Amino acid sequence: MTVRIIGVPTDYGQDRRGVDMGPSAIRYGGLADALADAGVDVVDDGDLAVPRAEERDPDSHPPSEGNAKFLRETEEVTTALADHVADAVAADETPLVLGGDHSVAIGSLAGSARDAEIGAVWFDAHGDYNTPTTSPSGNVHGMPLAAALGYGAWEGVEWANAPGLSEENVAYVGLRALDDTERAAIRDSEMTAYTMSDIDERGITDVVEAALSVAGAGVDGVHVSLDMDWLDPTIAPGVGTPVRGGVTYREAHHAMELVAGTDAVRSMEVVEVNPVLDDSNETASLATELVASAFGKRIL
Ligand code: EXY
Ligand code: MN
Ligand code: MN
Ligand code: MN
Repeated sequence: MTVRIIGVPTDYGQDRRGVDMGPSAIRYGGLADALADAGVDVVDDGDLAVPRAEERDPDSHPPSEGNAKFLRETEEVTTALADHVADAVAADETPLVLGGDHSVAIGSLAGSARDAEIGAVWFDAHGDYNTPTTSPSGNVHGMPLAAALGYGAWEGVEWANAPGLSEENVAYVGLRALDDTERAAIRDSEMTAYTMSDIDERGITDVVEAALSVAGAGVDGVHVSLDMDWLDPTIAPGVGTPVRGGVTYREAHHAMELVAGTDAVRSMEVVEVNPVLDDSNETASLATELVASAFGKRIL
């Protein structure tokens, strides 16, 4: 297997500075060695060009598009990312996208689902299912799944919609922080949502196996989206929107080992690592370890 690394140093999808240094922090945290341990071949494309938020007007889009900030920049970057991801998949490689904030997922999903039916497993504390008209913050990192699925105000936004992704093949793992409108929208959708309570009751193995089977049913491959705020902030402090009560180190590793066991991974991203908020780059290092487990690293 060849993994193609694509860095996407965005920070305009949320309010905290520093997450744009995520790709550097993850590489510095040992990504190349971790992937070597997993036994995969690696090509590193470097980072995509990303506009600096300070030099752009967050509201430079028509008011009809709601309150989403930096929508023009999001379109510019995710469109380029989608091409890179689609090219990698077409070359039989597995793209590994390094965020940046979670808005980059719009590009990962659009590229991975360009010429195929795909599913997605969303490891996240959050639902990321807001729209420009329901978002409390206007931050696009809280919207990428809705964007990809063309939900609500995202309907017909062609650059953001992922053609081959449908709700029935999306599974959340580890939810614990939803906005009220977002919760209702997820309930009304065909997506499958496993919360932290489900993990408490059923255990990580059962939940992740169920999520992988939902995502993989009848599709060509699965996109794995790993938001580092999925983990408990005591082990992953370097994230912009931490939420208490996340998964443990062992649960996270086991989940990624189950991901590797399916052989269905078509594309993956790891996002929201913010070294400015981190403790000695530990969140970035943990991200590299989890990626290695997802690509097949074993202890013995
Ligand atoms: N639901 C909140 C919002 O939309 O503003 C918070 C979203 C945080 C999203 C993080 C990255 O996963
Ligand atoms: Mn606006
Ligand atoms: Mn997220
Ligand atoms: Mn999150």
